[in-house]
Amino acid sequence: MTIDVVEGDITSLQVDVVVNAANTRLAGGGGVDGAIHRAAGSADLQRACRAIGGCPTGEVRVTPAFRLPARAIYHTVGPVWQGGAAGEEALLRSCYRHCLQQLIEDQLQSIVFPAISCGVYGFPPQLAVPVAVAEARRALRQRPDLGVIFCCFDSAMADLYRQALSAPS
Ligand code: AR6
Repeated sequence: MTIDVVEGDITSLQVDVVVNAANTRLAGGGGVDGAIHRAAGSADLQRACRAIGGCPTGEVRVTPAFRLPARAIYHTVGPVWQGGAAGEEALLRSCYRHCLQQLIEDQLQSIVFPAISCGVYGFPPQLAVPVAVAEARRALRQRPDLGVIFCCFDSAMADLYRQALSAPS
């Protein structure tokens, strides 16, 4: 089972799939979404996103990776944190689950996730990280050949992932 934690910019990683923390309109934005659009080529990626139309929270939509060193971008939409009683955890779990199912369906192997919903959308990282790790472990039990990377923008976030990964599953 391979689950790795890396610190840095998600757009620089060579993997099959880069996951984008998008919005329901797939309209581009700030944070990791903005970085992915810039690095992939904004015009191409916007055109591909517009053709898809949108993505409900908790689901995934696929575009080419264009100029990213990857085969595809999986756009998923995390929940906006509203205090925790609005189904946020289940929706976040659904993001990870749908992306990992899509990876298997597409017969690809390696995937890098940002900390979905942990920026502008306000999901507390200490609650989000165990969900991400549990879903990665679940997928790897089913398909031990997969490679899952969690890409963190800062070392505090990376530490949370390392802690969660050192705890028994
Ligand atoms: N590489 C890796 N991680 C990054 C990068 C990067 N280049 N840039 C930011 N992060 P956010 P969300 C981290 O806000 O909370 C957008 O406008 C960041 O530090 O990008 O799901 C969309 O269009 C944080 O830990 O995503 C939506 O409207 C994590 O990525 C909305 O923001 C996620 O932060 C989605 O908000």
